[in-house]
Amino acid sequence: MGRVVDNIIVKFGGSVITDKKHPLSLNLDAINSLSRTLAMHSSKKIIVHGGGSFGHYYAKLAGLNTKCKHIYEVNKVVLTRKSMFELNSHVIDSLTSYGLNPYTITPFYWNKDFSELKSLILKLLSQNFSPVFFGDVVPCKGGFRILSGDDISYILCRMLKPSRMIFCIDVDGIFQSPRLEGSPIKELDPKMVKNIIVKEHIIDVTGGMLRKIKIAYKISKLGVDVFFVNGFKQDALLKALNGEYGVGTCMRGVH
Ligand code: IP8
Repeated sequence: MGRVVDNIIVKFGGSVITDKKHPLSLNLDAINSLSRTLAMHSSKKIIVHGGGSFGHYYAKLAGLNTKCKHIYEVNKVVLTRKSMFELNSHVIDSLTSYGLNPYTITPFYWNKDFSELKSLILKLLSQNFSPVFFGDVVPCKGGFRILSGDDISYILCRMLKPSRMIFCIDVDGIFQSPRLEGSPIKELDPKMVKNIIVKEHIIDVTGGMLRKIKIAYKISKLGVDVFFVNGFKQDALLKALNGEYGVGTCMRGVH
């Protein structure tokens, strides 16, 4: 599939848009800062957001994770999804208030070869909408599983080959040690991935930072540059939107 010019996929990390230490707590200032920054940039944007203390909180109670689960509590599945729609509505409100035109697409609409999804995204982008996705609870053979926002980001990168993929996280980038000492790694060589030990949030049911780094590696193999930037810092996100290397951590696309 060909490259669509000047599309940027931005993932709002759940640890930025919510407070992961407290169940169901929103970080509205961070959501607004992300929305304001995106509105300042002229590129076409596709937004994906994580679950943070909303989706992960209920998913953990429900015993759900990225593997297909046959035994689950129906009402917790409902609450997990409900909390994600609630979080999404806050993100949508914020994006709208900064003049963007968000259009949420849930995995419900996806067919196997993603062809309809691709046409829908391209149509929305051409009409000045910003498609928005979020990690969700999806049916699988005989049960349910979590489809994380990071997995969705990979699917979208494979489909659209965007100019770059930006993960907004709660620290300045990827660090060599879990104590986050020194400066973040400026350029992450895929060979370094296995030596990185990361600090994980206990609440995370989808594999946290390590899984994110592995997904970033898969995205870089599609020829797409991947940036990890501090989602609380407007300047860092703006630089990444401009494709400036040296901000946060970058994993360059392999061509
Ligand atoms: O925060 C998880 O998405 P992620 C979504 O991108 C749910 O891993 C429902 C827990």
